[in-house]
Amino acid sequence: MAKWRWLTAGESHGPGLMGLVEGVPSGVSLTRDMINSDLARRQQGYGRGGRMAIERDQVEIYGGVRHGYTLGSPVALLVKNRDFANWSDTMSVDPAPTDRVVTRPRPGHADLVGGIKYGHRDLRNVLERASARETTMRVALGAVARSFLKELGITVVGHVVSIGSVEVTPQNWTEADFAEAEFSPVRVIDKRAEEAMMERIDEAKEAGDTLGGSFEIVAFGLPVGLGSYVQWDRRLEADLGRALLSIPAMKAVEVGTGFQQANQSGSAVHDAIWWDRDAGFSRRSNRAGGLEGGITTGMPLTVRVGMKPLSTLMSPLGSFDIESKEPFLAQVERSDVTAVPAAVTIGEAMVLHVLAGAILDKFGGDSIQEIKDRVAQWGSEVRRF
Ligand code: EPS
Repeated sequence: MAKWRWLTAGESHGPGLMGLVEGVPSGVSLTRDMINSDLARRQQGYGRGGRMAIERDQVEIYGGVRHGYTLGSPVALLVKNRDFANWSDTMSVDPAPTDRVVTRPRPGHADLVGGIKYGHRDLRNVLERASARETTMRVALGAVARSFLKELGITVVGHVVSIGSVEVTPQNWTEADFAEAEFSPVRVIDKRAEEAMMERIDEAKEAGDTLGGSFEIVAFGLPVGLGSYVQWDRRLEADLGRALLSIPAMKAVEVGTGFQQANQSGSAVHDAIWWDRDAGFSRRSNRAGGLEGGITTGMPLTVRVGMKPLSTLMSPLGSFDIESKEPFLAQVERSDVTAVPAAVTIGEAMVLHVLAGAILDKFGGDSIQEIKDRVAQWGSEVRRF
């Protein structure tokens, strides 16, 4: 049976990033523009640094698409790194003496543990792949999932909830509200928070510091019944947690009002069940975030993700050189102040991948029409339950 399987490859300052996804049904509309539009969203955001002025991420499609539609064969993508022009000797694949060797591990990065684990004495061999540059390809492949799910009426959107200590007052946003975030430099729906967030980013930049934050991803239009309670590795929350925590710098994932629920009594937390003849079963509230027993309820799926401040600081933190064993103060020339607005797009991509997989697990199918028919048939069964 078709499975959603995908991989990425490539280094931050190497020639480019490659990605491959299998399980994409035939007949899904897919163009370079669709993918480039998500790539552009990922590059935006107030608080990004010098690298984003260099890159203009554009995808090249190497397989799986013909005349604007997927073929059912693996979809293969390439995004070139423009910055490679400045690193072509250092990052050359050909045998050559190593230059720009990194022996000073930066606190909070993969540098030290990655070097120990893989036996690299040049920590560049670690940081090049551990870099969040890799998320470019996750987003490009996520755009393929987005187009597939859109055919089934499923949309995945996101917005920033907080940057540093500046937080948006949470509300029950509708799908249409999320369009507002597209016009915001900090990707917020609630414009009242926008200015305070940008001021906070300016202050952090001035102080040579970085900022974390949190964001919310919501999926609308999901059928009831994705995921399962019958085995630990089939609960959809678990897949979402794994996928979202795999994004560099993510430290926490909350489903629905998860953390708040820990302090409340059951009567204040659980969502009452409702039934009417036309729509069948639904919930009157959605504190569960669209999941009960590891299965989608048909309500919007809602997850919130906590991102730590970026580890690359302009102001120094203590570390030790791995060769001389001398202490030094870690300093860099270039970093983002915050990447929370960009992380929303990456979070959307990861949720899209999980949901594309969950759809194939439940419905299978090789062409988009076959899957559409199965989802529609299931929908009428659910309404009759
Ligand atoms: C990153 C460091 C910065 C970021 C980069 C992630 O890059 P550089 O080391 O080239 O200055 O800009 O993010 C991207 C390149 C991107 O496309 O998002 C890091 O260390 O993770």
